[in-house]
Amino acid sequence: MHIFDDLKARGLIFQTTDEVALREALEKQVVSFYIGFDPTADSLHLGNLVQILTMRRLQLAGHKPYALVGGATGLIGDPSFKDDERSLQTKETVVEWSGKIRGQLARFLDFENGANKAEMTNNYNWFETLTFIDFLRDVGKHFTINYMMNKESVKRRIETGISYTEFAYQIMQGYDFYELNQLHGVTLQLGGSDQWGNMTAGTELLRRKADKTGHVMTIPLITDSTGKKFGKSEGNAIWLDPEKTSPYEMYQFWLNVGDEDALKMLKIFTFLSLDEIDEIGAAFDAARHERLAQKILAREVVTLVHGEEAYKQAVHITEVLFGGGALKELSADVIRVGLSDMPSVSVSADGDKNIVEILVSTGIVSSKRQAREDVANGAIYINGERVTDLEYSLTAADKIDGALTVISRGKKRKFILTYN
Ligand code: 545
Repeated sequence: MHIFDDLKARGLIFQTTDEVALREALEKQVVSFYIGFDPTADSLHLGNLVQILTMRRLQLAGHKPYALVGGATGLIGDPSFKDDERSLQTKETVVEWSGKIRGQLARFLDFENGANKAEMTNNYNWFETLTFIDFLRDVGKHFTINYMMNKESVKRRIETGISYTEFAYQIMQGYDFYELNQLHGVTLQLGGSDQWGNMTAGTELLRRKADKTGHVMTIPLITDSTGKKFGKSEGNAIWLDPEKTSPYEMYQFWLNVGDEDALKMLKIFTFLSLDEIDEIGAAFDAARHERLAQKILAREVVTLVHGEEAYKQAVHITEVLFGGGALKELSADVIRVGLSDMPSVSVSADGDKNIVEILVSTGIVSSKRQAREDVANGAIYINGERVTDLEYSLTAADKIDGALTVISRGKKRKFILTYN
């Protein structure tokens, strides 16, 4: 299947400047293309992953990717779809974050092999030496105020206010496209649909300054079946940095994708062919409770982002936490994250720790009689191991990393005991 049709069938094309011409270019020649990432945080997240994977799809189809880190634009601040002026980060911070983002991008593209190997670039390289006078004379002169004010990113800020700094952002991004075209023959820019205005500022400049036609293709911002922005868990972004979102958490995020969204996300976030996804869809529909689509999604994406080992580890943690295993082999941190949905009760670090007493005083069980019965019946587990002795007392040995103990009643109901 042709790359353009594949992207379309996966739901990855939102808008293009000239679909027919772009399709033809992608069919007939190696197209050099780019996407920019501003260092506005110390990590990329799932929203950015969509774009990175789309770059990879185009590279796999033979086209040449340029991943641009916005070392200069990150110092200015993109007003697109932001209601308020951004606060400026220090230059040191922007340099540090640029390095981190560069490192993350490197994982997803092939920077080694073939004429279409990926290249990394940073717009600080050209903005560093471009003087204000030259910028105004050679770039600013090609944009009218009317044109710039017509951009969605500016229009929505007219009432609330926009600084001259952020107002100028679009022509910086426009200049990048021009510069990459001059330096490397880049003719296509990709980005999320929020980037349309900034990207077309680039094709505008290319036309005016070099009399050349550039292409722009936007990728939809991914939403779930309820129309909500996809890629967040309880309001928090799912980061690609494993220190910020552990592979286990990311794995759980994918396992919990709704049935209505699972197949759509397989198309967007995995490299399984559309035929394979259709087959998965048929099996999935025949037995939805088995969550086949979610399991494959979780396997594919976690392996892609964090590697095979991290994926296996995430599966293992899940089995230990929910399949009944010795919890002691996990760390307190992993348990806290893994069982964050379960109630947590705090008990005094000293004092009586008899199992029956604890069950009642923490409210896990409502009466002493019930507690005794549960223990005797084998329904109570300490750190995943069954306790049937009514005289059992919790000791330091039951504190995982000296910090917590997991008490379960039956297989499903778990309580985290912490010590104060
Ligand atoms: C800068 C200079 C260029 C071309 C593009 C840019 C960046 C662009 C922008 N893009 C967003 C971004 O997010 C921060 C990522 C790091 C934490 O702001 N002006 O940098 C996002 N982008 C990917 C997609 C996006 C966009 O990186 O385009 O739509 C998100 O999905 O918001 O010459």
